[in-house]
Amino acid sequence: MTAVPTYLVTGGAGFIGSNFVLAQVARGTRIVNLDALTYAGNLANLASIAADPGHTFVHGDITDAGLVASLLATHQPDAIVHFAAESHVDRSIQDASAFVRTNVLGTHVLLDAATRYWRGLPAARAAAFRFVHISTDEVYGSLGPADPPFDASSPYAPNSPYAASKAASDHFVRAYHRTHGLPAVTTHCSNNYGPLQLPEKLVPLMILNALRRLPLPVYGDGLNIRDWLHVEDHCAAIELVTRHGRPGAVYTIGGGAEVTNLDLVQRLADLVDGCATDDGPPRRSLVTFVGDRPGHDRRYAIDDSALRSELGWRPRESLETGLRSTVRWYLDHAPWVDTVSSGEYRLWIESNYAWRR
Ligand code: NAD
Ligand code: TDX
Repeated sequence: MTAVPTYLVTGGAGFIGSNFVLAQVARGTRIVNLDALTYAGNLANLASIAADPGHTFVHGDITDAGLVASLLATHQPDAIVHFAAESHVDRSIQDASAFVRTNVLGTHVLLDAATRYWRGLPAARAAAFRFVHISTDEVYGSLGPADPPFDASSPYAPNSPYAASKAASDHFVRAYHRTHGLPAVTTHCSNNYGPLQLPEKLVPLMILNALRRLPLPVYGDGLNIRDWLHVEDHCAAIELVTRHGRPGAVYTIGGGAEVTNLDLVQRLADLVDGCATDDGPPRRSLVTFVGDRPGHDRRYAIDDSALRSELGWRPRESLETGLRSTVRWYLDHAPWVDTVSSGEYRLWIESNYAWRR
């Protein structure tokens, strides 16, 4: 890798991508950020680096093969870090077409362009080049209460259209490594939370509803288990994998923090109570059980021992410290919350919750 590396990041205006871009620009990495600015992409996430010469934002689509090839030729990146995706399970249940287009076709376009570009690099740069594919634990399906956590050898069993599209993209990444030798690395991470997450996902939705004393809509019986990881710990893992991951390797990344949705929502309600100054009953009384997600996976858990032993990664946040700082962040960033809570967002909330009542 060159002394000041350049990464082509896809989806760097979304939740995890923008956290990654902000951290990388702060440490001097040059970032070329390709994002289509769908409903999930938000330039406000990148406002603090809008004038930074280390960050080049390109408004474009990963399915545009000509654009991707020209960005690679112009910027000569040391790695591609691929976040861009349709990422919301509930949206994939309403309509999966965009998931197939971006997650499957888009990943294939990137792999094709990356392979051509990588083949033309001088030997030392080609050896250091990485295509880092950000996948998810959801491709492994659902665990029973006593099952061991997922690791890189877990069999694929995607249950949602979202998970199926991510699984398909993973298979293309694997095939491009095996067939063409592309030095690709795949990561499977558990649920992220933290700053800059669109409030249609569980954690920010519950924080903002609690703040406004709106119902806290828990799907089904609320006993589904997720393993929560702070987004900055995830981004630190991706940095390690980009620099030091073995070509062809698969890494699972988790927070070691399994909790039921109900427990998590109650903790968030209590944290908002602790910060808000208004009078009223405890916000956990706002919990409202609503219609379940079809095909709802019961439990995810991750064994991240390979990442810890091979690359020395450790999460810095516990669930307790991470949730506390995350609640504070949403309370302190009202203008950002207003930007992402209008228009399309309102339509989504209506279409996702109306039928569940
Ligand atoms: P997000 O939905 O917040 O952001 C996705 C970004 O991709 C947006 O900025 C969007 O504009 C962009 N995008 C979508 N389609 C595009 C296209 N065709 N071309 C270019 N850009 C496009 O997603 P996220 O939560 O930040 O997730 C990022 C990645 O991490 C995804 O691949 C997701 O599957 C994976 N992941 C997410 C989590 C999580 O908890 N959020 C956990 C594990 C893995
Ligand atoms: O209103 C809600 N009520 C509720 O009970 C919402 C939005 C969610 N839930 C439940 C469903 C899940 O069990 O909370 C859990 C978390 O839901 P999401 O925030 O939608 O995340 P999830 O479906 O687990 O997927 C997330 O983690 C894995 C990301 O969105 C994916 O992109 C990632 O791959």
